[in-house]
Amino acid sequence: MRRNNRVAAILTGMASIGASGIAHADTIGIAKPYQYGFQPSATEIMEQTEFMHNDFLLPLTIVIFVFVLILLGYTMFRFRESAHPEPRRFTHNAFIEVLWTLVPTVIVAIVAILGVKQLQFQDTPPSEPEITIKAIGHQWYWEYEYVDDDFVFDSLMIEEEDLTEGQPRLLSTDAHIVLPVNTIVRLLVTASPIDVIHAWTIPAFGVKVDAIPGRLNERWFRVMPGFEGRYHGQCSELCGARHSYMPIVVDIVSKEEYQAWLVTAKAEYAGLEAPTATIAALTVSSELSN
Ligand SMILES: [Cu+2]
Repeated sequence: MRRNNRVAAILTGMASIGASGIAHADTIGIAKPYQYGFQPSATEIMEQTEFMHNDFLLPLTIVIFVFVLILLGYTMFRFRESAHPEPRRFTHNAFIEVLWTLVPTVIVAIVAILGVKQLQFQDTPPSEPEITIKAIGHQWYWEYEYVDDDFVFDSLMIEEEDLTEGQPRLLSTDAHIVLPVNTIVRLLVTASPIDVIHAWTIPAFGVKVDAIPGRLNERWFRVMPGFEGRYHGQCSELCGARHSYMPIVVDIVSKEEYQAWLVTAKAEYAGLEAPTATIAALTVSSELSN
């Protein structure tokens, strides 16, 4: 089905020019200079989003645009004043009126059905998630909790002067989220109650969810096999002076590497006390969810 859609997209013109044609090995999880289109999709959610945009909405928009443009040009030329000095004065045509009501209605209905189906997919994991992590937004950094393994850590941006070779500016953090490939992850997102709204985003995952004080939002994602690597994102809700300095980094590794990381992470973070703001946030969100 996907291939047919690709063909349709190419036929309609420019639609397929985008991230889909780029080999993902070197571009995984980060925007490239002069890139346009999406980053390579690492999850089924982003694949569907990319299909919806590149293979459905964009060709549809182009077809409608070209149709209206040609119709407008034809009308302007055909009914110009010099050719018709005495205009005719009819006003109704039942057939055309039914047509221009029905066709857009059908188009909008198809867009709505596909759109709602996709939203539903983003909200409903295909089976019970194996790992639950919680992202808590603060002005201006992220805190992460591995709910099943009972540890928390903060993730702060590395300042420009402290960057080392290969670390992208404004996109690197001191601690990364580490998650296994091909595993359904439940992502809970909130912000501490004394904070403002943030948004947790990884473009390649197709996940963007608001972090709202006193509220617990939930999404899921599963990184597809072969898409191990480092993924970058940024807070996507204007949250104050250092809004652009609270990036998100997720490392997707094999299941074995994840288990090994868990052991070291537990040892490293287990002794750390959750900050008071976080404890309050957890209390508020669990009260809300009860
Ligand atoms: Cu923010």
